[in-house]
Amino acid sequence: MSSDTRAATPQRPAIARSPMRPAQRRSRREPSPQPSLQPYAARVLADLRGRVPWEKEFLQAVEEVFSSISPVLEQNPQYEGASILERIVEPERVIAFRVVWTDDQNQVNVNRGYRIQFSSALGPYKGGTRFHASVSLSSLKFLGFEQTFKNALTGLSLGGGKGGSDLSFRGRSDAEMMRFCQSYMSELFRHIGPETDVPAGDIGVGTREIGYLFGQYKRLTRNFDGALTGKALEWGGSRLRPEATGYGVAYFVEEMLRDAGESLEGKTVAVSGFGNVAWGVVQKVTELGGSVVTLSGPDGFVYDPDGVRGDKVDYMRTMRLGGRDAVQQFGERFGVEFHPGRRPWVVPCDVAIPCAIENELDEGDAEMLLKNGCRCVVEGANMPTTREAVRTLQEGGVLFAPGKAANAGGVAVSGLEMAQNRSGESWSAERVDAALRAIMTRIHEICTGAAECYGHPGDYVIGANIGGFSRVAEAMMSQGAV
Ligand code: 2IT
Repeated sequence: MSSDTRAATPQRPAIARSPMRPAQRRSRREPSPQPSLQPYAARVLADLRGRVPWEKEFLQAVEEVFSSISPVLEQNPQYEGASILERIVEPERVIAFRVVWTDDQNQVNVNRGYRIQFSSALGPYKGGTRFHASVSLSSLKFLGFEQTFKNALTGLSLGGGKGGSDLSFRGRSDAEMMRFCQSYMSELFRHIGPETDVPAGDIGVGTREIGYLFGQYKRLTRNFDGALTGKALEWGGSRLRPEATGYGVAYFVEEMLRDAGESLEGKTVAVSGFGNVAWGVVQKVTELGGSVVTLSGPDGFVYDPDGVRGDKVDYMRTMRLGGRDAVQQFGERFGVEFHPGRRPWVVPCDVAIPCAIENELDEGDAEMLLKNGCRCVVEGANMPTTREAVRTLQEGGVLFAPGKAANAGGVAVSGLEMAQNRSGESWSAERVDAALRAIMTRIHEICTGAAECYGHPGDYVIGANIGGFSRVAEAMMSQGAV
């Protein structure tokens, strides 16, 4: 994942065309003309650029949302009067703190910890915790901003937040992770709670870390409550929470393809990443008849023309828990091609699902996907596709869905975990899966409905942004100037 992936050489490996897929591509769809930035949105964006020019990822996310909502702003002049946009780009609260911890060599280490409580318009702040070297105020602000609209799309009562630390978990022992999590929570516990702010996992934070974080939260507050999601099943977690993000992505892809008169059956799918999202995607895509032929890490990608299935899927979990942030071991273990220092977008595929990290699929990658006949690109990660790449794909007639719609299944099942914690219930896997599927279908309907209604049929970026923004803006209007 990550910075290492981006630093990787742009060279392309010579990969033969997959024999599994037909060479021809669907004829180019006429792309709908991109709406220009509405004057009010342009003014707020320019002001933001002037104030935080260094917050690149955050500005990128704001620009994407603002470029989509022009017709909503035109129809609702009262939003400008109430300064909705100025308020929506300003986190309600930013918490930043020092995380001091001792490593296995007794060395004292210092990291930065953050929690961005972005918006409570729709419910308690809700969003993941990322432990990764790339974490900064800008990356967490972008993630918290995206989370706000994503959570709105789920239809649940969830505000938006995000947190984390610039810790690199690679090579860290179990004991080190425990001490780090305890130190991180020693500061954070004052700011969270089941009706205040409910963090979950993200990159570098899985069930193990949530366990350590919860242990310390409970020790400090003397409350055993639902202040975190992604807990283990035995003590308050929800069935299918680990699988939910990836399953939801696959359900969303299936809905998109269904609208286009197709399905995942027989499709060749390229996936990046090898973590939690990729793991769920691989399982559900395979179950729905597709074949995932790539995985990737910071060291490169593996190409497995037989499809990642069976033991290989279980091994993905071992890789993560082993603490080795690399896919070369997967290549060695299963005797499949490993391409060091490269990204998987050179592999011919019908569907591409980037599941690693922001901005991991650029314009050159988009051109390569188009050239190789890819027809559908769906974001499993948050904003893995650059603005230029999105434009290239859409102009090339590719069906493209943004992460805030497609990967909302993770936070949706977190919302279901909160409901189970409040009522003291533990739902069956069937019940959770049915609810997840219904939520993903509904998000798909919201996206296609809003895109259609505002004159951009088939544009999931515009549909998702309008759908998410409208719900947040209306809640803010009702709640007054806060
Ligand atoms: O990006 C995301 O939606 C997540 N990391 C999941 C957030 C959550 O609260 O479950």
